[in-house]
Amino acid sequence: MAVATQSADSKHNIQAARQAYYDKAAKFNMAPLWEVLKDLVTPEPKTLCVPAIWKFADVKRLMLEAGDVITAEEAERRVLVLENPGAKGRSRITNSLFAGIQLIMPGEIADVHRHVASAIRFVLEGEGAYTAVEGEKTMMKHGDFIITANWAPHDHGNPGTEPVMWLDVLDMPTINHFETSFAEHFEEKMQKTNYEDGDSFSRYAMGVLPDGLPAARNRSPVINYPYAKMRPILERLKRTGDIDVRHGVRVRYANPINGGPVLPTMGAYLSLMPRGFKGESYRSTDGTIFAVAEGAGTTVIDGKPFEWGVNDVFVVPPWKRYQHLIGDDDAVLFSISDRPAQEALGIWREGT
Ligand code: 1HN
Repeated sequence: MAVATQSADSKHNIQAARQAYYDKAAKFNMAPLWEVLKDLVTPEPKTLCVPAIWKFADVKRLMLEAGDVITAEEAERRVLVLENPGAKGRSRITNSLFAGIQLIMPGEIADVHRHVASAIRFVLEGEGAYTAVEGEKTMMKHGDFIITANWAPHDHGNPGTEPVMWLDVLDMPTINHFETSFAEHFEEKMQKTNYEDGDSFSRYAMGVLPDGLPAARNRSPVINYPYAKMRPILERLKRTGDIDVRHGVRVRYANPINGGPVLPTMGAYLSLMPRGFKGESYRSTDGTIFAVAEGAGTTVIDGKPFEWGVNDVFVVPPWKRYQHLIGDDDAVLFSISDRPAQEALGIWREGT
C-alpha cells in the first residue's frame, strides 16, 4: 500500500515538474514536441472531414431562395458553400479544397475579377449562361468542365431565360494555407472577349498546336472541356472494354500541351460506370469531390452507403475506403481532387 501511494505521489510530482517546465518554456515561445508528436506524425492520414452528400433537390430549392434574398451583384458571387460537416465555418469541403454551388439568374452578370486561387466549374442545371475566361466567352451546358487558372480574369453572365447553376471548386484553402492570396477587380464589369466560344479547345486540343508554343506550361490552355465532346469518348472506351475495376471507364482531363493535369493544384476525371457495375474497394490520399452527371448509384464510403442521383455532390475524405455500386442504368461521375499537388510533392498514395 505504501509503495503504491509513493508511486502515485512521485507520478504527480513528475507531472507537476513537467508542467512548471512547460510554463517556463512557453514564456520563450517554446513547447515540448513530445506532448504533441503522436497527433502530428500519425501512422495513417487523419482528417477532420467526414463523408457527406448534398442532394440536388435541397441544393436547388435553397439556391433559388437565395435568388430572392440577394442579387448576384450584391453578393459579388451568389454561392452557397458546401461545408464539410466536420469543418463547419471553415469554408471547405476537404481540407485543401473549397466547393460551392453558384446561381446566376436571367439578366444577371457577375463582374470580372481575378485572384490567385484557381477555380473549376462543373455545370449542373440550366442553359443560356456564359463564363468568360481570359478573353474567351464560353456557353455553359450540363456536364461542361470549365477552368479558370490562377490569376485569369473571369466574369459570368446569363442573357438567357433560365436560372443556371454550377459547382465551383477552388484551391482557396491551399492558397490560404500558403498565405499567398491576392485578388483584384477591374474598372469594367465585363471582359472584352476577343475569342469566340470553343476557341481554346479548337486551338489547343485537336492534335495540332500553334507553332512555336512553349511546351512547359503547368496549366491547360483549354477553357471548356464540353460534355458533348467528352461523353462519346467514354462510350467508345466502354465498347472496347477499357473498364477499371474500381473507377469504371475513366478519362482524366489533360493539359493537351504536355499531358499533365489541367491545373497544378487540382485534377479532374470523368467516369462512366456501366449498369450493374460493382466497383472494387479503393482509397487514396486525395480527398475527392464527386458530382453526378448522369444516372444513379450508391457509393459506400467508410462502410456507410450514400445514394446519389443527377447533380448530387458528394465527398470522400482522404484515405477513406469507397466503392461504387451502379443500378439499372449507366452512370457518369465527374470527380476532382488535389491529386496533382500531392503528386508534385511525391506524397500521393493509393490502396485497396
Ligand atoms: C469566385 O471568384 C467564384 O468567380 C466562385 O465565380 C466561387 C469562391 C470563393 C472565392 C472566390 C467565381 C468563389 C470565388
